[in-house]
Amino acid sequence: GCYADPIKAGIDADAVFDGMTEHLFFSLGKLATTASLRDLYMALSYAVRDRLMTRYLASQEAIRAKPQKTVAYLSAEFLIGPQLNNNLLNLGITKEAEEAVGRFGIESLSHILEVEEEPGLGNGGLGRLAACYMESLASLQVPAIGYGIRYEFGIFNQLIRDGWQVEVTDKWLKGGWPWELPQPDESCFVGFGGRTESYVDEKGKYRSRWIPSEHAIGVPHDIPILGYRVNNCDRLRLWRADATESFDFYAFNIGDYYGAVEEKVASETISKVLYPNDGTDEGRRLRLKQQHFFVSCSLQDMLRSLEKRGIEVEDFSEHWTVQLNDTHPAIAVAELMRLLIDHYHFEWEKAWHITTSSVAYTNHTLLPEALEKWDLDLFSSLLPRHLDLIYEINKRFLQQVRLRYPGNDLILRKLSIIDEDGCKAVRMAHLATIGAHHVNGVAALHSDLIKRQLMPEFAELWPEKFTNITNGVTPRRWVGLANPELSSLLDKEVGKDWITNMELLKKLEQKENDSGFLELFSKTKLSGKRKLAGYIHRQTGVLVDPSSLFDVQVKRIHQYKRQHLNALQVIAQYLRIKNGVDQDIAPRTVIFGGKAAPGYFMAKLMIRFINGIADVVNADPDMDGRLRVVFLPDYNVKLGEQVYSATDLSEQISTAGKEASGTGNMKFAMNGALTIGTLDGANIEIRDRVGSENFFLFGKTESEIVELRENQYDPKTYISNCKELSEALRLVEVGHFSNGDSELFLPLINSLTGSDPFFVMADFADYLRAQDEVNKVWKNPQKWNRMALLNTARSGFFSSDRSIKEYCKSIWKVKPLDVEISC
Ligand code: 26V
Repeated sequence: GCYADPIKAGIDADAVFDGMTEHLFFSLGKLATTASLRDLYMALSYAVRDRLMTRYLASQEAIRAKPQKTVAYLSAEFLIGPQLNNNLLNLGITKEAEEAVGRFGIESLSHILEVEEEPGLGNGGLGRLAACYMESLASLQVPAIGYGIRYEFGIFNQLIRDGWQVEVTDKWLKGGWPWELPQPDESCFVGFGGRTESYVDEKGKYRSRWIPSEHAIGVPHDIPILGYRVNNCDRLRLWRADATESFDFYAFNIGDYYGAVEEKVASETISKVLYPNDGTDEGRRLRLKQQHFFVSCSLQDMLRSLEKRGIEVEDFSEHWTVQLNDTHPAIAVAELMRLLIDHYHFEWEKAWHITTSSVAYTNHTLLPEALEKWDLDLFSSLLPRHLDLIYEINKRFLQQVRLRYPGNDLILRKLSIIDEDGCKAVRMAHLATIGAHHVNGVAALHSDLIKRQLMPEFAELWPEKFTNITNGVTPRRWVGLANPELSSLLDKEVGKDWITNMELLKKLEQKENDSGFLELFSKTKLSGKRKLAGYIHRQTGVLVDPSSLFDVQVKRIHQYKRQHLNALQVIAQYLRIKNGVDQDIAPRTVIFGGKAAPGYFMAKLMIRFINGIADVVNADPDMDGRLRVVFLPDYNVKLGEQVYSATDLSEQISTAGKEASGTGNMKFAMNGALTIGTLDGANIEIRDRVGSENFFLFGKTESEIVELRENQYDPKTYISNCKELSEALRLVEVGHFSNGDSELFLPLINSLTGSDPFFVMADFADYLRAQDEVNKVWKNPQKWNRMALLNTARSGFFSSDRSIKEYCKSIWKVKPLDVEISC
């Protein structure tokens, strides 16, 4: 498993330069003298990709030679971000690449890196988590495959026009994307629709089979995922849907050529576009089709790999551990049963044993509107055989429940996979929970609420099944790449190993009173802020002062995340300055970024609201040197890398109990931002680790929120008790932030003053108090910097390496595998 040609394998600057030259000429058809920046990006990427191949093939060979359990991480989303810089870092050839591009007359590698388009194959936290986990799996030398969908169009690009969000299709493949390897000879066949029938097999046994009415082909596109400074290179296998030619021959024969082409187009639509999570009913059928498509391809792929290696299908669970990233791939429970029973002719009990010893499920949300349900009509028309199997799974499960709770029909209704209240539907979280050996939440509070609120009956039935694995993020991308200046300071101070062993950052605690070191630490921050200020100016035309407090909230726009709470607080600060109340208020730059789901009206109005405030604040000379408000368009992974290193204050202000974990909160803390936040998701654990004295806490707790809801919560009492709040709302109502238009923000105001479903009014006063505390500390830079340093020093727990080690030990039971290369 070795390719020794130094042009393709060598990793010194000469070899990288030669590799680029060769690719410019032979792969791109360009001369070095006329190559554009994009050509050089492509040439360097191809040269780097060549250098991954030895490791990629050696990793596959290692598992063939020494079979052991492999993780199959099933996820409808993988938000992997730019690849070039990450691969350079993990290979350890950043310097060499810098020198090689220098010989083409490029003065900084960053110019090449800027060209890269990121594949936006995810909505936000869930997809990015899957990407961090793939990187940690490879870095920890764990054999793993990520399975997902190769959407032709990822999450939309966001433009801001007249303060509103405008969505533009994301054509990430348009210039050719160099990181994927299509593998058409490993394609899989998937059926949809049709009917089930019974038949008698050659041994006289009654069996069922599915006669689908439609088919599609899944063509794997593989992306190598290299671990940090190891030879292990795992694989992300994304399926693209293709049409099946052979099934259309009848149409061709009768001359309906265009009818046949139409069917072809329909099959290819399956992997056309990523759906934004907006809770609208749009494209529901296609969404279920996408899920079954990628799950079926992936399970077939796993079974085929056993057969290829001469391993018995019976031993499936010793060779594969299948993790469901939310319920999007939950159809896997039924599909694996179908494949085992209908194709491999296993008995039910045997098939069920194999399935439940292989599958585990991660829950990522408690929001009722986000829990997947499929109407029975839709489900049976698309997956009739799966519905039969789900009924059988349910029947056997409920029989077990009856024995445990005799005569208790209420508990049967609550536990059943089929929701019988209103329109009958398949509850995917129930299917996943019944079919899985473990169910985990993504932060301590969230995992606790799964047991107490979401599925109390399941938790009572199977207490050992439910567990917590707090999310993590990869320090390679989120510190190493995102913050090179902090990284080199850390290298010098604690040694280079911190990037794979974040607990080493604890050593920084010794420096908490070393003003010289604190000065160096804060200089890395200032440098990040200068770069971001330049970007903000180029993108929005707004000039911001890098010495002001950079206060940042970047995440999807959602009412539960409460960007409007932050916006109202900005209005209160604006009023204080206007009224001359607080003349030595700390100068602040308040930065927002995030996409709203296209069908989510209130979220889009929140963006318009922020931009309305920004227009007024930034145009007012009284605000000069005191307050700036910026909405950064098109927040994505690439922009995130610029933002985390440039932030002083991290806004994590969701309604307690609503944010399952959050992962941005971790990226900020590692990079030495202080958090202002509620006791929600992983904020709680961040505060526990960094110390309550290094965290700005505010807001009602989860149990206080429950209590308010149960006792006829009335936002108006909070409004009348807080003068600054009522005045801020009043200013919005009279159209101060909408050029006198008093209607524009009315839906927002009515929601807040009416039912206020996310308790913005209840938390406002305490939030303002915490912001005052922020201002006070900011005026003492030594203190601020010490708190920031302690955040970095104590954030090691939030490395995805720690999360993955926990999954490996307590859920997957998998071990690392050394990969050797002979050159
Ligand atoms: C789905 C939907 C669908 C319908 C309407 C609105 C809505 C809102 C949110 C969602 C989220 C689905 C699951 C998800 O993305 N959860 C996120 O997972 C992250 C990784 O575990 C975690 O950090 C975030 O807190 C959690 O929201």
